[in-house]
Amino acid sequence: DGNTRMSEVEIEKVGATALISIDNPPVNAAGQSVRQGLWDAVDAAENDPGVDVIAIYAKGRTFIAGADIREFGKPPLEPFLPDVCDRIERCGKPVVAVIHGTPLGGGLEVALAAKARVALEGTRVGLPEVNIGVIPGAGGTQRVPRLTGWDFACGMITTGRQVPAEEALSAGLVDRIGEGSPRDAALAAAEWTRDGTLTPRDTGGIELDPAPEIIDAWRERVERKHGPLNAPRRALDAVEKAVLPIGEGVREERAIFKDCMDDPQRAGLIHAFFAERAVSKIPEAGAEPRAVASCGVVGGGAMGSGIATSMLLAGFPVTLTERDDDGLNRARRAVSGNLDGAVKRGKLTADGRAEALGRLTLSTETAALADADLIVEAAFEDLDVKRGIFSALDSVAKPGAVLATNTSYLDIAEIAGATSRPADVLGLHFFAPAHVMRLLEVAVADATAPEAVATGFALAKRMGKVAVRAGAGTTGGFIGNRVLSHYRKAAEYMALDGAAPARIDAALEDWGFAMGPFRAMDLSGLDIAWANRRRLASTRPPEERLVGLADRLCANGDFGRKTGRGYYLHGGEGRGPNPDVARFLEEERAERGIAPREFSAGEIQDRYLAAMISEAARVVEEGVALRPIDVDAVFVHGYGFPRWRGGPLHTADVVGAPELVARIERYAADDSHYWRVPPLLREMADGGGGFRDLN
Ligand code: 3H9
Repeated sequence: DGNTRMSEVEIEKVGATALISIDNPPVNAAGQSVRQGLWDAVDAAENDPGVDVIAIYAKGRTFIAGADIREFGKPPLEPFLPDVCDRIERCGKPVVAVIHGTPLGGGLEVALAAKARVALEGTRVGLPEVNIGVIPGAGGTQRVPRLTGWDFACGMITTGRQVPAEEALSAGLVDRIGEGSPRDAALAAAEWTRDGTLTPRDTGGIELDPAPEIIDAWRERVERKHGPLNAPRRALDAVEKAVLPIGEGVREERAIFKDCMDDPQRAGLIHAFFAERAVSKIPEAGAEPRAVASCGVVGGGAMGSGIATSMLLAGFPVTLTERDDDGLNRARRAVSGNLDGAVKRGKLTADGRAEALGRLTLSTETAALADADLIVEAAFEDLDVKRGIFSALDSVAKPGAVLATNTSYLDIAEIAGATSRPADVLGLHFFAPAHVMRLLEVAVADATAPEAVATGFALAKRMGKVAVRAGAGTTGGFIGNRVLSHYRKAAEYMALDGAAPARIDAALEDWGFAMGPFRAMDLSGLDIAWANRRRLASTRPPEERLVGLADRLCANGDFGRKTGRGYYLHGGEGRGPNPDVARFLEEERAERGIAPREFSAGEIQDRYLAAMISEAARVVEEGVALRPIDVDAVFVHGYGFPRWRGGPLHTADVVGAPELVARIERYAADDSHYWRVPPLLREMADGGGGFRDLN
């Protein structure tokens, strides 16, 4: 409405300077009222005979961080951002932009339409549109190459990376670095415009020589790096138009932007964007996290070393304990190897690596953990072992220390029961490799204190991870592994019924999964699941269909990559499918009288997803996950689910509940124990609506 509209953009006159300020917390997104406000303010300042220079800046933590993503997918509202930018560029008086924080996307585009730009120190500019499935749609693809040249522009726009102020200055995106508050810098910028320190010019008026060879080189890179993603490719189609007069180029850009808007990848990527933020909205959000100045880790295997690495990278001093010196030596090698990897990936400098290693203390004494504020146990996955460790921690840890277990299946309450302080105990379930994977499941037992939960989330934030709250359900596996153990069976059933594991993997990788299930099992090792199966054999319902393939491989000593053989061969004998697999499957089919049949890639994908969605729905139904969007975040960040498809339950909404129910009922004709329609999905199919309504 009219009242709120003007208050988001204000004009203040200081002498002959019109200061236009934007105030739309939290990130000054350019929603309809900001766009209208900018338009009106530029009009007013241009028409005011007492004004000779116009300076735009923003209040709060950042200059405009982009278009308002919440408006995407709804009917667009005038004035459109490209028109606002055009209005700024055509203003008869010099308009300068003072930027701070993260002027991203449409925010940077507004600044590029000004006649000059001043960035405060610490500013990071960028065009991250490709990350949410669109391209810059307000002149970014046309004005950036005019200022920086083709190569820099292609890199910035296809990767969406943030460019620090100094680099933006040398690349020509900004003209000067300013100081003080955004308002002070805006006043200074107006003075510089008058005294000639800043030279106003029309970005749109700059002419570029075509350089198709540079664009083609980027096309190849994009094809290699971003495979199925459409937006980076489409962004180059737009950049190429920067040889046209600005008005025509912006029109071409707008058409491509609209195509991207209608692409389902856009909806999936924006869902993933909001999922990352939604997961921190937990019942414990109001609780005060406990202060964590130092961390401890029990166990220096691959998992414990990865967790310790992650803590070191977040800046904590870390004490790691192991049973003996051999264990400690292995842990030290693993952590320094991990840090080497971080240096190679450009996440850490050589000095940073040395400094991080300097913060690592190794000990064989549990007492060394007495000062740690938060301790993660990452020992062998066995209840008695873990209870023993927690009882020992109970006697040395300081009061109020958060005691976490990295268990993937065990009951948190039973582990906590070994201590006198179950309120301080929770699950922090990391994903291998722990210093790389972004997911952290925070598993909460009934007795866990809200402050301990809040501390887990605060730790994740410092480590740059996406924390998802999991209620400690009784069936085990929290969110991710619970769903995984279910849909993995669907893959095994298809293998038994006629689809070769390598073919199943290929079909799922084509769909977008980072890795098919058999390749993934080879990577993580078949032995642990084998031990689990034997442990749980007596609890298995008699109606459950069994696939003996994995047992046969394990009985053969083939545990996957670690032994060189699993579903595939790894090294020595070559790299294709393990020939034993086909033989084992034939033997098993013969024993059980199964006639193998054909599976199309589409059927493989449909069955796998229906299985995943079914169990995911149950996890939501039972309250193990707070919302469907939490499950989606788990799969995108921990299980190689393609980000551009949003997650399993976003996919469920795309496919539609009625269709999913029909599929599951069809599959149930063969196996009614495994294929059951979750009541929640049935309700959606009958009553309309989808998982989106529960987010
Ligand atoms: C674009 O510009 C298209 C144009 O080229 C063409 C148009 C025609 N809209 O991340 P945070 C919310 S595409 C709406 O926790 P931080 C966010 O959901 C856009 N809301 O803070 C959260 O809400 P809540 C290009 C947005 O400090 C709150 O703000 N721009 C938007 O860690 C705080 O966010 C981008 O893609 C938005 N654009 O990080 C930038 N952005 O509190 C996307 C944020 O209710 N944004 N919110 O959960 C970011 O990368 C980060 O949010 C940013 C701040 C770096 C800005």
